Amino acid sequence: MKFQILNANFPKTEEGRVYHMEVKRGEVANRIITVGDTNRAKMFIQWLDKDTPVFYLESQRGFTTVTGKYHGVPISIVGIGMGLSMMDFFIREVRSTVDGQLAIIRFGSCGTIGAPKVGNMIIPSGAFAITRNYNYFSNGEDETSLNGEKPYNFTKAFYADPMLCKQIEKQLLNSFDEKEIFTGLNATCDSFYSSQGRQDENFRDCNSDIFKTITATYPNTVSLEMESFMLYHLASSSTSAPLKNSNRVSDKGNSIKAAATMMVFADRFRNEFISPEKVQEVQVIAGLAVLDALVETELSEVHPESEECVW
Ligand code: R1P
Ligand code: URA
Repeated sequence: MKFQILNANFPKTEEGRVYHMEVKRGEVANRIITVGDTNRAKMFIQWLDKDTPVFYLESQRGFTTVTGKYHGVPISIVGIGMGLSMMDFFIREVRSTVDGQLAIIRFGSCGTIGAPKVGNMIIPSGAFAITRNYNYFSNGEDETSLNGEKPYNFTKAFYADPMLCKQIEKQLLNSFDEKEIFTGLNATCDSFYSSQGRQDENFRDCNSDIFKTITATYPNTVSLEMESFMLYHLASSSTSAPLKNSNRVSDKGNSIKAAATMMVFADRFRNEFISPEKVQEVQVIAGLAVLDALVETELSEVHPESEECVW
């Protein structure tokens, strides 16, 4: 650990750096693209305005934060790694260091169990979570024995900001055919393997019929990945935006607008995986579309420009 932390409830340093992302007020903008892969985060640097400094920070806990301006609008790109917990760290720590409303777009990759093909784009209107039911596996019992317990738990669905989804779609349509863009529900899974129905002979996962269960529970499911549910869930659980230097909150409602778009990397029905060349091609055109969608997004209140801001 590099810094002395002052507060055990919401750990921050004396200058206000949060514990895992290591950023402080003025280092993250209100408009944020979050990605899993650090190289995808770095890709965005080439498109940021050249006449504004670009802030870059890699934290000891695997978060990469890039902040600059795009077409004159402050923007951050945050690489968070993978999984529900990393999304939770990111949303909460960013929320605590930025004044005003936040607009967050996750730009990720996913698998599909629907009509989309590798290289297509998904804009999930909502997301539910699938988590392993640890109790089910406790006694080495088989699937039929444990008082009706099921091996996987399904949550309710939480929804994206519809306007932000529309803006992403509008921008993607500049480079993709409409037949290559899909919406529907996304399943955010707590594993790339078991809860995404991958067969692994080294573990007892009881997941052979999980695709059937998914489509029976949520028939319009198109994608499987590992973070969007937490983004949508926390955005819809967020309280009103905090005002600078005050305990008061601004207008009523959630302080976070959230949406996601994912490139299809794995087609689970046809058992196909995207090529590295296709990833490069799709990542560039979709990345630019996400940037354009984000800077168009209206926010009711943004972080005031001051000397503390890196942009
Ligand atoms: C798994 O390979 C990772 O890829 C997807 C999943 O959600 C998971 O994080 O997202 P990213 O491409 O954003 O990392
Ligand atoms: N990301 C996932 O979580 N699953 C896939 O199948 C592909 C990318």
